Amino acid sequence: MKKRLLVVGILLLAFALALPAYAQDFTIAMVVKGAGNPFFEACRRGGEEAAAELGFNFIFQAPATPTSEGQIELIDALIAQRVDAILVSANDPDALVPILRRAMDRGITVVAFDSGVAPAGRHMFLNQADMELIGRMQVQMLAEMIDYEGEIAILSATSTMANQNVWISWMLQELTKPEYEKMDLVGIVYGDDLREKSYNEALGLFRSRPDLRGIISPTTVGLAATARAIEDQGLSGKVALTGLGLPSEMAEYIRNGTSEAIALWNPIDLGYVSSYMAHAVLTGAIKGEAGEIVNVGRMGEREIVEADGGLEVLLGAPFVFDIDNIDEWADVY
Ligand code: RAM
Repeated sequence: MKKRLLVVGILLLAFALALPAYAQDFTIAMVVKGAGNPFFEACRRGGEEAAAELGFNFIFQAPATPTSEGQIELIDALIAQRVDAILVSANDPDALVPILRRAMDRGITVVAFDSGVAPAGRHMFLNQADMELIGRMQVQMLAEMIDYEGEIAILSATSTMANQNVWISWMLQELTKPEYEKMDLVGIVYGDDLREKSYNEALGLFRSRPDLRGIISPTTVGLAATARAIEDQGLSGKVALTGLGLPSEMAEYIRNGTSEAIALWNPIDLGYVSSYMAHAVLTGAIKGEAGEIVNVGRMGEREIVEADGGLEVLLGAPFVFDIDNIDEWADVY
């Protein structure tokens, strides 16, 4: 009898010890636009930081090139693997909806971040910063650099990426204001978030538009490639440059004056907060409904709000980097 009690006791203890470990054994996968992009490497660091704090398994995956086909394949495999949540920065807001719906139907939590998916294909979206502000501020920054006069162009990522397209639509709105009367948008080109293609698109702009005064590149890949192209062609001082860039990639160009100022938010925080959002749904801390407050670790708390027909959380405000603060940030991300 004593022996049986002992066995039962041991079993109960083993069960109790195993329970928290089992309950916390979530796997959260991050699927980004494409491999070899330092912006997403920073998002990955944020995801890993959250995983270390919260004790979930973290998987990072990127298609070889930024295509939705590549992302669909990866997501398909993650569904088969039965991950608990998928964090995704989409290469196309609509093309990923069917596969993400399938993921949600299987009980997988889907949080889009950085570049959104249509609301039908996700539970929530982590918005990096006010889209209108990001779009408008890039035009304002370039206008200051070229004294509100001359030909300008936009060098974007791919023509299907939601984040760049929304920012560009706000740039176009901003450009209708009377103060930009003497600025002429002569082209929008796409470097597809690939270094060489972006570089070549920049060269193409210099060739076809010899009077070009400025370029906005709302992509970290495009911006760094364009800066290199401007420098290689000896056009610093003639063609002004701004956009969204990583301080680590742009520091040398800010120091040598190829670009006076750029903007961005913190991509580490983006990976960190999206991971916290998904984890909060998995633990049941939130249901993922409008009006709920989600705890996002060292970033504090955020409210889930309704926006554009879906639910979203706002990370914060973008930062501007220039010669006065670039040294502080060049080693951070
Ligand atoms: C590139 C990607 C990413 C975007 C940044 C600004 O790294 O296109 O989605 O947010 O630029």
